[in-house]
Amino acid sequence: MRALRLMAWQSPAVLTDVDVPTPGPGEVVVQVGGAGACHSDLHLMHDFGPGQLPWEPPFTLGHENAGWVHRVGAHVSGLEPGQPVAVVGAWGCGRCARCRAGLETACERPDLAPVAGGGGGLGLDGGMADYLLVPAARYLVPLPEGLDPLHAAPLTDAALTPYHAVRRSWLKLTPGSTAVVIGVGGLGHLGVQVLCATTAARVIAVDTRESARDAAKRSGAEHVLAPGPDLTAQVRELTGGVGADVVLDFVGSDETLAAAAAVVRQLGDLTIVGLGGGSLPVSFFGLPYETSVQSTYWGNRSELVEVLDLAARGLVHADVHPYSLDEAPAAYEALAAGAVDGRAVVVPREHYAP
Ligand code: FEH
Ligand code: ZN
Ligand code: ZN
Repeated sequence: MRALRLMAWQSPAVLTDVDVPTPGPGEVVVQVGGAGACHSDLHLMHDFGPGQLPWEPPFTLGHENAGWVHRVGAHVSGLEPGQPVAVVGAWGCGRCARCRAGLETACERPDLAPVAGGGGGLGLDGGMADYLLVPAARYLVPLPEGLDPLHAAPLTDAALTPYHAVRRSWLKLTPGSTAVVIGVGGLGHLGVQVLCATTAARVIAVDTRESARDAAKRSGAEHVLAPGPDLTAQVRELTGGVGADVVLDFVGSDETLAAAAAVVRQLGDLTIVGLGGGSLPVSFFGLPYETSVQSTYWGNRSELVEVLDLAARGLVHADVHPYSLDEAPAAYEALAAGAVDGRAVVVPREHYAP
Protein backbone atom coordinates (compact mmCIF):
# COMPACT_ATOMS: atom_id res chain seq x y z
CA MET A 1 0.00 0.00 0.00
CA ARG A 2 0.96 3.68 -0.35
CA ALA A 3 2.07 5.64 2.71
CA LEU A 4 3.45 9.11 3.42
CA ARG A 5 6.39 8.46 5.69
CA LEU A 6 8.74 10.52 7.82
CA MET A 7 12.03 8.78 7.17
CA ALA A 8 14.23 11.05 9.31
CA TRP A 9 13.92 14.18 11.43
CA GLN A 10 14.11 17.48 9.55
CA SER A 11 13.30 15.92 6.25
CA PRO A 12 10.17 16.13 4.08
CA ALA A 13 7.82 13.17 4.21
CA VAL A 14 7.97 10.83 1.22
CA LEU A 15 5.33 8.72 -0.51
CA THR A 16 6.43 5.12 -0.63
CA ASP A 17 5.10 1.55 -0.67
CA VAL A 18 4.81 -0.51 2.51
CA ASP A 19 3.08 -3.78 3.42
CA VAL A 20 -0.64 -3.78 4.20
CA PRO A 21 -0.86 -4.41 7.97
CA THR A 22 -2.46 -7.58 9.37
CA PRO A 23 -4.29 -7.37 12.70
CA GLY A 24 -2.92 -9.42 15.57
CA PRO A 25 -4.95 -10.40 18.63
CA GLY A 26 -6.90 -7.37 19.89
CA GLU A 27 -5.90 -5.23 16.91
CA VAL A 28 -7.95 -3.68 14.12
CA VAL A 29 -7.01 -2.64 10.59
CA VAL A 30 -8.85 0.48 9.43
CA GLN A 31 -9.26 1.42 5.79
CA VAL A 32 -8.45 5.14 5.87
CA GLY A 33 -11.10 7.56 4.61
CA GLY A 34 -9.57 10.74 6.00
CA ALA A 35 -6.23 11.77 7.52
CA GLY A 36 -5.89 15.40 8.57
CA ALA A 37 -2.67 17.33 7.90
CA CYS A 38 -1.69 18.91 11.22
CA HIS A 39 0.78 21.76 11.82
CA SER A 40 2.50 19.46 14.30
CA ASP A 41 3.54 17.31 11.34
CA LEU A 42 5.39 20.31 9.93
CA HIS A 43 7.28 20.54 13.22
CA LEU A 44 8.14 16.84 12.88
CA MET A 45 9.45 17.43 9.35
CA HIS A 46 11.35 20.67 9.95
CA ASP A 47 11.98 21.44 13.62
CA PHE A 48 12.35 18.46 15.92
CA GLY A 49 15.57 16.48 16.12
CA PRO A 50 16.83 13.21 17.59
CA GLY A 51 15.94 12.70 21.24
CA GLN A 52 13.50 15.64 21.47
CA LEU A 53 10.47 13.36 21.38
CA PRO A 54 10.14 9.91 22.98
CA TRP A 55 10.04 8.19 19.59
CA GLU A 56 12.06 8.22 16.37
CA PRO A 57 11.35 7.97 12.64
CA PRO A 58 10.72 6.16 10.34
CA PHE A 59 6.94 6.02 10.63
CA THR A 60 3.91 6.93 8.54
CA LEU A 61 2.44 10.37 9.31
CA GLY A 62 -1.18 11.10 10.12
CA HIS A 63 -2.49 11.31 13.69
CA GLU A 64 -5.96 12.70 12.83
CA ASN A 65 -7.75 9.74 11.27
CA ALA A 66 -11.10 8.21 10.39
CA GLY A 67 -12.18 5.44 8.08
CA TRP A 68 -13.89 2.07 8.04
CA VAL A 69 -13.16 -1.10 9.98
CA HIS A 70 -11.47 -3.43 7.48
CA ARG A 71 -10.19 -6.46 9.44
CA VAL A 72 -10.33 -7.32 13.14
CA GLY A 73 -7.89 -9.53 15.03
CA ALA A 74 -8.72 -12.36 17.39
CA HIS A 75 -10.72 -11.45 20.53
CA VAL A 76 -12.04 -8.19 18.98
CA SER A 77 -15.82 -7.84 19.25
CA GLY A 78 -18.35 -5.10 18.56
CA LEU A 79 -16.72 -3.91 15.35
CA GLU A 80 -17.72 -5.09 11.85
CA PRO A 81 -15.94 -4.66 8.49
CA GLY A 82 -17.32 -1.59 6.72
CA GLN A 83 -18.28 0.19 9.94
CA PRO A 84 -17.27 3.89 9.84
CA VAL A 85 -15.07 4.86 12.78
CA ALA A 86 -13.00 7.71 14.16
CA VAL A 87 -9.57 6.93 15.58
CA VAL A 88 -8.65 8.13 19.07
CA GLY A 89 -5.19 9.60 18.58
CA ALA A 90 -3.36 9.24 21.92
CA TRP A 91 -2.54 5.57 22.52
CA GLY A 92 -1.80 5.02 26.22
CA CYS A 93 -1.09 1.76 28.05
CA GLY A 94 -4.70 1.28 29.21
CA ARG A 95 -3.51 0.00 32.58
CA CYS A 96 -2.01 2.88 34.64
CA ALA A 97 -4.15 5.09 36.90
CA ARG A 98 -4.54 7.79 34.25
CA CYS A 99 -5.44 5.35 31.47
CA ARG A 100 -7.89 3.50 33.71
CA ALA A 101 -9.58 6.87 34.30
CA GLY A 102 -9.81 7.36 30.53
CA LEU A 103 -7.01 9.94 30.39
CA GLU A 104 -4.69 8.20 27.94
CA THR A 105 -3.15 11.52 26.90
CA ALA A 106 -1.58 11.51 30.38
CA CYS A 107 -0.48 7.89 30.45
CA GLU A 108 2.13 7.35 33.16
CA ARG A 109 3.45 4.00 31.95
CA PRO A 110 4.83 4.83 28.52
CA ASP A 111 6.86 1.62 28.77
CA LEU A 112 3.60 -0.35 28.59
CA ALA A 113 1.95 1.76 25.83
CA PRO A 114 2.08 0.83 22.11
CA VAL A 115 4.48 3.79 21.80
CA ALA A 116 5.69 6.13 24.55
CA GLY A 117 3.64 9.34 24.54
CA GLY A 118 2.40 9.00 21.01
CA GLY A 119 0.13 7.05 18.72
CA GLY A 120 -0.53 6.45 15.05
CA GLY A 121 1.37 9.13 13.16
CA LEU A 122 3.36 10.02 16.28
CA GLY A 123 6.02 7.34 16.55
CA LEU A 124 3.89 4.50 15.13
CA ASP A 125 2.50 4.26 11.61
CA GLY A 126 -0.38 6.66 11.11
CA GLY A 127 -3.23 7.29 8.73
CA MET A 128 -1.52 8.93 5.74
CA ALA A 129 -1.86 5.57 4.03
CA ASP A 130 -4.42 3.20 2.58
CA TYR A 131 -4.65 1.23 5.82
CA LEU A 132 -3.97 1.96 9.50
CA LEU A 133 -3.19 -0.63 12.16
CA VAL A 134 -4.89 0.28 15.45
CA PRO A 135 -3.47 -1.63 18.45
CA ALA A 136 -6.72 -1.83 20.44
CA ALA A 137 -10.44 -1.57 19.73
CA ARG A 138 -10.84 1.10 22.46
CA TYR A 139 -9.01 3.51 20.18
CA LEU A 140 -11.95 3.41 17.76
CA VAL A 141 -15.26 5.28 18.10
CA PRO A 142 -18.13 4.39 15.74
CA LEU A 143 -19.28 7.43 13.75
CA PRO A 144 -22.77 8.79 14.44
CA GLU A 145 -25.29 8.64 11.62
CA GLY A 146 -24.67 11.22 8.91
CA LEU A 147 -20.98 11.77 9.61
CA ASP A 148 -18.47 10.48 7.03
CA PRO A 149 -14.74 9.80 7.60
CA LEU A 150 -13.69 12.81 5.51
CA HIS A 151 -15.46 15.21 7.85
CA ALA A 152 -14.89 13.11 10.97
CA ALA A 153 -11.10 12.93 10.68
CA PRO A 154 -10.43 16.59 11.63
CA LEU A 155 -12.68 16.15 14.65
CA THR A 156 -10.18 13.71 16.20
CA ASP A 157 -7.55 16.43 16.63
CA ALA A 158 -8.47 19.84 15.19
CA ALA A 159 -11.78 19.80 17.07
CA LEU A 160 -10.91 17.49 19.97
CA THR A 161 -7.90 19.55 21.05
CA PRO A 162 -9.84 22.83 21.35
CA TYR A 163 -12.80 20.98 22.88
CA HIS A 164 -10.57 19.62 25.66
CA ALA A 165 -9.02 23.07 26.14
CA VAL A 166 -12.39 24.88 26.29
CA ARG A 167 -13.92 22.21 28.51
CA ARG A 168 -11.24 22.88 31.13
CA SER A 169 -12.40 26.54 31.27
CA TRP A 170 -16.16 25.99 31.11
CA LEU A 171 -16.68 27.41 34.61
CA LYS A 172 -15.22 30.76 33.50
CA LEU A 173 -17.15 30.93 30.23
CA THR A 174 -20.41 32.14 31.72
CA PRO A 175 -22.92 34.64 30.30
CA GLY A 176 -21.14 37.99 30.20
CA SER A 177 -17.72 36.39 29.73
CA THR A 178 -15.38 36.81 26.78
CA ALA A 179 -13.08 34.29 25.10
CA VAL A 180 -10.29 35.33 22.78
CA VAL A 181 -9.05 32.88 20.13
CA ILE A 182 -5.64 33.74 18.75
CA GLY A 183 -4.99 31.97 15.42
CA VAL A 184 -7.97 30.79 13.36
CA GLY A 185 -6.42 27.94 11.42
CA GLY A 186 -7.23 24.25 11.42
CA LEU A 187 -7.75 24.14 15.19
CA GLY A 188 -8.73 27.77 15.75
CA HIS A 189 -11.76 27.75 13.45
CA LEU A 190 -13.10 24.73 15.29
CA GLY A 191 -12.19 26.30 18.62
CA VAL A 192 -14.52 29.20 17.78
CA GLN A 193 -17.28 26.73 16.94
CA VAL A 194 -16.74 24.75 20.16
CA LEU A 195 -16.91 27.95 22.23
CA CYS A 196 -20.15 28.96 20.51
CA ALA A 197 -21.66 25.47 20.78
CA THR A 198 -20.78 24.74 24.42
CA THR A 199 -20.50 28.08 26.26
CA ALA A 200 -22.22 31.45 26.69
CA ALA A 201 -19.02 33.42 26.10
CA ARG A 202 -18.73 36.15 23.51
CA VAL A 203 -15.91 35.20 21.15
CA ILE A 204 -13.24 37.51 19.77
CA ALA A 205 -11.06 35.90 17.10
CA VAL A 206 -7.64 37.20 16.11
CA ASP A 207 -5.77 36.30 12.93
CA THR A 208 -3.46 38.05 10.46
CA ARG A 209 -5.40 36.72 7.45
CA GLU A 210 -8.69 38.25 6.34
CA SER A 211 -9.82 34.84 5.03
CA ALA A 212 -9.28 33.36 8.49
CA ARG A 213 -11.14 36.23 10.15
CA ASP A 214 -14.00 35.59 7.70
CA ALA A 215 -13.94 31.91 8.69
CA ALA A 216 -14.11 32.95 12.34
CA LYS A 217 -17.15 35.09 11.64
CA ARG A 218 -18.82 32.17 9.83
CA SER A 219 -17.95 30.00 12.81
CA GLY A 220 -19.72 32.35 15.21
CA ALA A 221 -17.15 34.86 16.45
CA GLU A 222 -18.85 38.10 17.52
CA HIS A 223 -15.76 40.19 16.77
CA VAL A 224 -12.68 39.56 14.62
CA LEU A 225 -9.44 41.51 14.95
CA ALA A 226 -6.05 41.61 13.27
CA PRO A 227 -2.99 41.40 15.56
CA GLY A 228 -1.01 44.58 15.96
CA PRO A 229 -0.19 47.45 18.32
CA ASP A 230 -3.88 48.27 18.88
CA LEU A 231 -4.99 44.74 19.74
CA THR A 232 -4.83 45.13 23.52
CA ALA A 233 -6.78 48.39 23.45
CA GLN A 234 -9.35 46.88 21.06
CA VAL A 235 -9.93 43.84 23.29
CA ARG A 236 -10.15 46.00 26.39
CA GLU A 237 -12.62 48.30 24.67
CA LEU A 238 -14.76 45.29 23.70
CA THR A 239 -14.65 43.94 27.26
CA GLY A 240 -15.44 47.14 29.16
CA GLY A 241 -11.79 47.54 30.10
CA VAL A 242 -11.34 44.23 31.98
CA GLY A 243 -9.98 41.87 29.33
CA ALA A 244 -10.87 38.31 28.36
CA ASP A 245 -11.84 35.59 30.83
CA VAL A 246 -10.22 32.92 28.68
CA VAL A 247 -7.53 33.35 26.03
CA LEU A 248 -6.72 30.38 23.78
CA ASP A 249 -3.46 30.79 21.88
CA PHE A 250 -3.54 28.40 18.92
CA VAL A 251 -0.19 29.70 17.66
CA GLY A 252 2.03 29.65 20.76
CA SER A 253 4.78 32.03 19.61
CA ASP A 254 6.55 34.62 21.77
CA GLU A 255 4.45 37.32 20.11
CA THR A 256 1.08 35.64 20.48
CA LEU A 257 1.76 34.62 24.08
CA ALA A 258 2.70 38.21 24.88
CA ALA A 259 -0.53 39.37 23.21
CA ALA A 260 -2.48 36.80 25.23
CA ALA A 261 -0.91 37.99 28.48
CA ALA A 262 -1.81 41.59 27.58
CA VAL A 263 -5.53 40.85 27.12
CA VAL A 264 -6.28 38.21 29.78
CA ARG A 265 -8.55 39.27 32.65
CA GLN A 266 -7.86 38.85 36.36
CA LEU A 267 -8.83 35.32 37.43
CA GLY A 268 -8.63 34.33 33.76
CA ASP A 269 -7.19 31.33 31.91
CA LEU A 270 -4.39 31.71 29.37
CA THR A 271 -4.18 28.40 27.54
CA ILE A 272 -1.29 27.50 25.25
CA VAL A 273 -2.60 25.27 22.47
CA GLY A 274 -0.18 25.93 19.58
CA LEU A 275 3.28 24.37 19.34
CA GLY A 276 4.87 27.60 18.08
CA GLY A 277 7.78 27.20 20.50
CA GLY A 278 7.23 30.55 22.19
CA SER A 279 7.53 31.21 25.90
CA LEU A 280 5.97 33.58 28.40
CA PRO A 281 7.54 34.95 31.59
CA VAL A 282 5.23 34.13 34.50
CA SER A 283 5.58 36.08 37.75
CA PHE A 284 3.33 37.36 40.52
CA PHE A 285 3.07 40.92 39.23
CA GLY A 286 3.74 40.05 35.58
CA LEU A 287 0.17 38.93 34.93
CA PRO A 288 -3.26 39.98 36.21
CA TYR A 289 -3.98 38.51 39.67
CA GLU A 290 -4.84 34.82 39.75
CA THR A 291 -4.34 34.30 36.03
CA SER A 292 -3.85 30.59 35.25
CA VAL A 293 -1.32 29.89 32.49
CA GLN A 294 -1.65 26.31 31.24
CA SER A 295 -0.75 24.06 28.36
CA THR A 296 -3.27 21.66 26.94
CA TYR A 297 -2.75 18.42 25.10
CA TRP A 298 -5.14 16.77 22.66
CA GLY A 299 -8.20 15.09 24.22
CA ASN A 300 -9.46 11.66 25.20
CA ARG A 301 -11.93 9.07 24.02
CA SER A 302 -14.91 10.27 26.08
CA GLU A 303 -14.39 13.83 24.82
CA LEU A 304 -14.17 12.58 21.23
CA VAL A 305 -17.57 10.93 21.68
CA GLU A 306 -18.93 14.33 22.77
CA VAL A 307 -17.29 16.14 19.84
CA LEU A 308 -18.74 13.63 17.37
CA ASP A 309 -22.17 14.27 18.88
CA LEU A 310 -21.74 18.03 18.36
CA ALA A 311 -20.76 17.37 14.73
CA ALA A 312 -23.63 14.95 14.11
CA ARG A 313 -25.98 17.70 15.25
CA GLY A 314 -24.34 20.31 13.01
CA LEU A 315 -23.03 22.35 15.95
CA VAL A 316 -19.42 21.83 14.86
CA HIS A 317 -18.32 21.44 11.23
CA ALA A 318 -14.78 21.24 9.90
CA ASP A 319 -14.06 23.22 6.73
CA VAL A 320 -12.24 20.40 4.93
CA HIS A 321 -10.04 20.66 1.86
CA PRO A 322 -9.53 17.16 0.46
CA TYR A 323 -6.30 16.00 -1.14
CA SER A 324 -5.56 12.59 -2.64
CA LEU A 325 -2.82 10.54 -1.01
CA ASP A 326 -0.57 11.35 -3.98
CA GLU A 327 -1.22 15.05 -3.31
CA ALA A 328 -0.36 14.75 0.41
CA PRO A 329 3.05 16.47 0.04
CA ALA A 330 1.24 19.39 -1.59
CA ALA A 331 -1.17 19.56 1.34
CA TYR A 332 1.73 20.09 3.73
CA GLU A 333 3.30 22.63 1.39
CA ALA A 334 0.03 24.60 1.39
CA LEU A 335 -0.15 24.31 5.18
CA ALA A 336 3.43 25.57 5.54
CA ALA A 337 2.62 28.49 3.24
CA GLY A 338 -0.38 29.48 5.39
CA ALA A 339 -2.60 28.81 2.39
CA VAL A 340 -5.03 26.42 4.08
CA ASP A 341 -8.21 27.85 5.56
CA GLY A 342 -9.96 25.16 7.57
CA ARG A 343 -8.32 21.72 7.49
CA ALA A 344 -6.45 19.89 4.74
CA VAL A 345 -7.52 16.25 4.78
CA VAL A 346 -5.82 13.49 2.81
CA VAL A 347 -8.35 11.01 1.40
CA PRO A 348 -6.78 7.66 0.42
CA ARG A 349 -10.27 6.49 -0.65
CA GLU A 350 -13.73 8.04 -0.63
CA HIS A 351 -15.73 4.85 -0.01
CA TYR A 352 -15.18 1.59 1.81
CA ALA A 353 -13.92 -1.19 -0.45
CA PRO A 354 -13.96 -4.70 1.13
C1 FEH B 1 1.43 16.40 18.19
C2 FEH B 1 2.70 16.08 18.65
C3 FEH B 1 3.13 16.57 19.88
C4 FEH B 1 2.29 17.37 20.65
C5 FEH B 1 1.02 17.70 20.19
C6 FEH B 1 0.59 17.20 18.98
C7 FEH B 1 -0.78 17.53 18.50
O1 FEH B 1 -0.82 17.84 17.14
C8 FEH B 1 -1.71 16.38 18.78
O2 FEH B 1 -3.00 16.91 18.76
ZN1 ZN C 1 -2.14 17.43 15.64
ZN1 ZN D 1 -1.22 4.38 30.85
